[in-house]
Amino acid sequence: MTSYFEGIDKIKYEGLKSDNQLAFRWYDKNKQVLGKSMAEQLRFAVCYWHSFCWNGFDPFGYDGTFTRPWHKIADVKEQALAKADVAFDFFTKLDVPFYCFHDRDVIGEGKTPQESKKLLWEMSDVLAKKQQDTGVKLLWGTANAFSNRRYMSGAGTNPDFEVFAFAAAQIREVLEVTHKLGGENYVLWGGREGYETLINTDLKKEGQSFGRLLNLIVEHKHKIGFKGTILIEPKPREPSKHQYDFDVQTVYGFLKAHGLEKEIKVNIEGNHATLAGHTFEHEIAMAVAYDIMGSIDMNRGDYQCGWDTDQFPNSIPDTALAYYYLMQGGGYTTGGTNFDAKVRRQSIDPVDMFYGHVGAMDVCARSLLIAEQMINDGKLAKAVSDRYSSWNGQLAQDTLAGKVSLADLSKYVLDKNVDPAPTSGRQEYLENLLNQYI
Ligand code: XUL
Ligand code: CO
Repeated sequence: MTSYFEGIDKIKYEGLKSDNQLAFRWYDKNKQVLGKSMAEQLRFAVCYWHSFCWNGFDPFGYDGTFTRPWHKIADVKEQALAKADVAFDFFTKLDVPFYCFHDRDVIGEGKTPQESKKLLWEMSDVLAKKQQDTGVKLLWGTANAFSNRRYMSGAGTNPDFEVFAFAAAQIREVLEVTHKLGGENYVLWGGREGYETLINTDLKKEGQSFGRLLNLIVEHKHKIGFKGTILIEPKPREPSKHQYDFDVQTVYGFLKAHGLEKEIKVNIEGNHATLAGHTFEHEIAMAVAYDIMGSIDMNRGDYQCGWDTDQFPNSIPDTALAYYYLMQGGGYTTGGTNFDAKVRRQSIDPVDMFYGHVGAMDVCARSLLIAEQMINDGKLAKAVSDRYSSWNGQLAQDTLAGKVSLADLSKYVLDKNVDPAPTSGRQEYLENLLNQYI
């Protein structure tokens, strides 16, 4: 069988002396960083959807631009098998430890729910065999509960209970298949869990049904003994105008409202942070602060056009800060760095998929090394802790512990004639410090 990636060998680490774009200059998988190998710290994954399902279609083209041979195969099973061959060939040549999929990525939908279920379970045997043969593992699985027209008004938030039930049934299968394949996480991205206009929407009801769906999923996870982490992927808009899982802080509030803050964590995507008006590192630091940091969908958006362009990361300063806050929070447990990223629709050659991923893996590896320096040096962390040092005093500690009333604080201020002297935030100094690491 000829490979779609004929002529491309397994990508190897060649170091900084190399100018080979099909080699790693920074990603040295066995190099020790902060007590683990780079491979263990970064836990790279390739996603099925952008590289093997998308055909380069956009709303202004009649058809896709990629002409991938497996897209021409009409039979659903044959197409799925051909696609899996190419996908695992790619994972192996790129030498990534993990991959991710939606159910509909690995095999198309059947005509009935029974048929879809059968197709997915049959395909799971193929994937299990491929995982065994290659050693590539599943970082996470997810159900595509947003592409089919039945989901146009949401899945867990649909006004029609039948759609809610359909989504629940679909998620059950994908959760179980993920469990069977040893998936380390299960992701929920609520693409259509939002609304277009309030005049046809019952916000309260949608929140209730969505909260119930999440609880059903968590209950089922425990019932089947799935030890992986359930993750919600926040995104503020596109496709919905008002999306419920807006950002990390909003998701935390929702989880808390439904008693799920200890059960579900977040999968944070760079481009989604941008769309929410946040930096990537803001979202990561927020998740660490609330103890819901799960996994990362690594990509970048376009600061000019404001769409979810899902480009490969290429900014070292931005990515270094993302890893700095991730590593400060202890790094990944079950999560990983999934490239939810696609080559541009004019990058039509098979080799372009490698250029995208290899470059991005190097950006991440180099950023991890910068994060390591920042952590070992400790200057930034010390500047922050110094800034808050007045909170170490007894009265401040008692205040945080709930032992002090408003009247106590008032007495303290009035008795001592407290007159706080403002101190500099030193932003420019710290920005200069950051640049020294980069
Ligand atoms: C959409 C997105 C999804 C999720 C999985 O913007 O990021 O691909 O990662 O459904
Ligand atoms: Co994503």
